[in-house]
Amino acid sequence: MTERAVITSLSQMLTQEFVFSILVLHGPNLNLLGQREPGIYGSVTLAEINRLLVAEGVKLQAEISHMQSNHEGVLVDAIHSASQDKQGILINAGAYTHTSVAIRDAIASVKLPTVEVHLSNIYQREAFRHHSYIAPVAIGQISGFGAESYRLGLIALMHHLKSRTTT
Ligand code: CA2
Repeated sequence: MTERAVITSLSQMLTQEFVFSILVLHGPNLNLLGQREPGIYGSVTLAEINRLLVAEGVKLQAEISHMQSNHEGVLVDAIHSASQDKQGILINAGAYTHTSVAIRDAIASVKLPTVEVHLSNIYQREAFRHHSYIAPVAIGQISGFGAESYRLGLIALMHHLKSRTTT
């Protein structure tokens, strides 16, 4: 085996074994998904979205942890804890997107790359949903693709993390 071939296979081994830990956070009322208001948020349940993300994570070398809370402080605590063992955050903060300086400050303080996602297109809805406190501290936002917003958000987050690792 040439020196070059050894280096190539070593780097392939390293790449394959490197798994990123990602925290998926769901904010208030998202536990009701699939049970109420299917006209706006679709019929997919939160459990189905979580399963979809875990499966997508296997393809992308991402280990997914997920949690949902209806309480702002619980979400803030989860963001703080993520700084200990996670490399990125995917968040749908629900209505807190439009109100929570606390969640915005928590994301800014942990300095973990964060992607904001929304099931609905928040810019096609009421004016109060057009402003996000999270957007300025996120690396990007995906809005309007239903459950697919989460998958696209995970792909974007992993793309960001992998490109940062290799450059
Ligand atoms: O489109 C999104 O993902 C939102 O983050 C959803 C939030 C809303 O406040 C944001 O403006 C946009 C609301 C989540 C509530 O989810 C429900 C699901 C089923 C039934 C009732 C609420």
